[in-house]
Amino acid sequence: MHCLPILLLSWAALSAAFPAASQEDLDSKNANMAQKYLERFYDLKIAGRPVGRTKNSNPFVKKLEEMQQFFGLEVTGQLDKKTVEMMEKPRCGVHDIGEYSTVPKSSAWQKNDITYKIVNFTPDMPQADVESSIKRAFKVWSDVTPLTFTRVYDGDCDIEIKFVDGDHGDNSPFDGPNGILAHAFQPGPRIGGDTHFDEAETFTKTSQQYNLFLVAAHEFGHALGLHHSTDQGALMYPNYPNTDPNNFHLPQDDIDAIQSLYGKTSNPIQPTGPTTPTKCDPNLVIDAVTTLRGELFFFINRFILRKHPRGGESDLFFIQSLWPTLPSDVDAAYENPISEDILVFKGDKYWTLDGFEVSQGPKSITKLGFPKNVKKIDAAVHAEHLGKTFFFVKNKYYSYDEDRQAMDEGFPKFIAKGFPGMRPGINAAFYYRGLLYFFQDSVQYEYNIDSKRIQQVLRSNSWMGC
Ligand SMILES: [Ca+2]
Ligand SMILES: [Ca+2]
Ligand SMILES: [Ca+2]
Ligand SMILES: [Zn+2]
Ligand SMILES: [Zn+2]
Repeated sequence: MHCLPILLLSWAALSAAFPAASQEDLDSKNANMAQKYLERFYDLKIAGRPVGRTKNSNPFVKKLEEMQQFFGLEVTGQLDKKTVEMMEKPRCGVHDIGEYSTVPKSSAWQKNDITYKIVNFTPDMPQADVESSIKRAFKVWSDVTPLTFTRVYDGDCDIEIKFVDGDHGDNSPFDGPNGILAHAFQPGPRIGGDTHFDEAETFTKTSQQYNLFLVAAHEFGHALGLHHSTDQGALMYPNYPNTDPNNFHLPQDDIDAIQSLYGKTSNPIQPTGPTTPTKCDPNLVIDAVTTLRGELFFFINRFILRKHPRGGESDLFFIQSLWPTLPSDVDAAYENPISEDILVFKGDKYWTLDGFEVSQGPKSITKLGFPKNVKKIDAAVHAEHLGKTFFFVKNKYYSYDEDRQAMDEGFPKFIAKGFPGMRPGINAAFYYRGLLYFFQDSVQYEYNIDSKRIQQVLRSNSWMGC
């Protein structure tokens, strides 16, 4: 207790002695960071020339625009906040190839049977976990092509795998913790195909950063001849994927890319993979939707589309990049505006979110008063002016009283009774300005709960500004 005033005093003294970094310092720090980024990943060459950041003829601005285009950012040619944030994300050390790039086309191995060697191990994980992560990362690619991968212990091989630190003799030094996680070389003799991991990172076999399987699977894509993809959900997107490593399915974008080099598998059933949602897709199927402090959060398989209801751009995130312990493919979600909690449901479990923290869960939905035979909730919504939360399960619904924290008596009831006009099987629902919005297949219904009528039928992506 006694030290508190002293701490406060010294903090005040410190902050007077070291004022916060000025905007100018911050701008020049960002400009330096951006220049390095563009030199490394976009082949920016500024031989001894000062870096200006406004003129159009400026190579920096041209490369910056190329980078913004690649990542689907607004192409401003300015180092705006979103661009700086994108550049600060952990990523692969291989360059990005933009639309106007002169880098030659993909090379590929001229054979299907590839050998690899694990030259050394990281102390971060047990050896067996490194071996299984590497093996599983190769399997991602052999599952969708005629390729096979065989581990060798000595002699020549195609893909040499190493954990190395800093400068390691290939003109592409690593950069300490975060930033660049790994890199790999295109197919070819000698260093071709070789894959290096930055030992300065902590590698894991869990969802904690950085999962070795996810990083390795991406790098092996390069070792097989793939370039980076602009598809945010693709494994070959340059940034570290905040996706559940235990539930990984190779996205369709990557399947198409690798099959264009090596062909399909001989398996009679060709594998398919998940595609990344695009906000203007007329067939967009929404798993769940909730408001969160004035914004709308649409859950769509592994992703969240985040949008302000009254305008602005929508942003796409991996669910796990916002809430690392939430699952993908959730069933329902709603916001309780009194407690400001968000409840997210999957199967017979739910999680409680306090803003961008997962504060509780998973818990059993029986804790909310659901009978044991309810295994899955289709949709949930809190109707603020009634103080009730409605849960939709197949052709019935439950009413939960948030004040009493208990289910209301006499439920479940038929949806057709409480919400005339609505059919069973609701995908998602949210409440906005006194009205309910129901999503069913690729259609959205604006529902007036007081007059018990559908007021409007809308496209499911009507909030996305398409
Ligand atoms: Ca690094
Ligand atoms: Ca390490
Ligand atoms: Ca749902
Ligand atoms: Zn890469
Ligand atoms: Zn290297």
